[in-house]
Amino acid sequence: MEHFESIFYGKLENEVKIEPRDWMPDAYRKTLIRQISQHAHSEIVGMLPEGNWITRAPSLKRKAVLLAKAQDEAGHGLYLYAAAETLGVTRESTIEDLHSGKAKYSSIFNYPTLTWADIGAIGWLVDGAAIMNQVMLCRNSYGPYARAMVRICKEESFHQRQGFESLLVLSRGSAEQRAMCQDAIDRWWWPALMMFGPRDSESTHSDLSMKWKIKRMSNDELRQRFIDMIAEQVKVLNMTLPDPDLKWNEERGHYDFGAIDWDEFWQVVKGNGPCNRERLEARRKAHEEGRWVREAALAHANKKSMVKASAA
Ligand code: BYC
Repeated sequence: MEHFESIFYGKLENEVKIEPRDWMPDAYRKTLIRQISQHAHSEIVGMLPEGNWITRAPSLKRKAVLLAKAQDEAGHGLYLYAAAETLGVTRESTIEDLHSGKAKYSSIFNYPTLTWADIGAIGWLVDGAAIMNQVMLCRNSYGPYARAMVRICKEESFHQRQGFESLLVLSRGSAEQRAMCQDAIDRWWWPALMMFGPRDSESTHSDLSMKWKIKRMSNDELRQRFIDMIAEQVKVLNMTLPDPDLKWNEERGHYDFGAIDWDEFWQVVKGNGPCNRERLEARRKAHEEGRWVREAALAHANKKSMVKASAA
């Protein structure tokens, strides 16, 4: 083993973070750029389904909470784009890959938000799934990514609680509100399970990502933990999960669950989900409309550095 390589693996072994200027295998760098940028895109695209309800939130309090949540997500996107930049890619090229359809983002954000209860279901189930995955990412081996995840997880935890509380209010409301709550849970449950990625046997990156301590738990392990947690929490809401096969298995010490529709998952990942086209169009339009702001900020920065240079 080369000298640099043995330093790299020694750090992994001893849980010492890999930092931007350290030597790292090319494939490690490539995997991190892929995962961190996909994650950043998910945060930014993830604002769109919720944005649909900001103007229609049912009260001032709910509107303020939803606005704060969407702003947190913009912030998460920015920390993550910055973490990706430490690996040698520019933010412009990363965003260009999103807009051209080359880069992926989480499948979950290609589903529509049809009622107000969807906002609660996103907080409880989508942010809940996100935290389950992201808590392990706080311990990932790449310093800038791990540190960004610590703050993101704190904010995600508030997002999940507000979602659950919002559904709790609906679940104690009128018959229509209860029906709306159950309908949102029914529609978001299976897509939320798909967020964890394909089964371990189909996961192309897991082996290397586990070896490099980018991932600390497998897709299936995290999905099972999430199901075990939600199967208990749903009882507090007095609602049900849309899976007739969901049943506690005493021997395994886990809930058994029904088959996930992997065809649907791959269709959504390939761009054929209910809202894929709409999401990308919204992102491209927002980027185009913000062009003058980027240009003005750049012109201002150039002017300031010229003034500074001439004063010197
Ligand atoms: N959707 O080998 P695998 C949020 C792709 S945002 C689409 O297991 P890996 C929030 C995968 O990319 C939450 N594609 O991959 C924001 C790979 O394709 P490529 C986002 C998926 O990377 C706003 C192929 O399938 N969280 O919290 O080892 C509002 C094979 O998969 C998906 C993150 O991004 C999917 N669901 O494991 C509310 C966390 N799953 O790249 C909430 C960071 C898999 O070879 N990411 N694919 O073309 C990760 O932890 C990992 O990337 C994953 C997948 C566990 C997601």
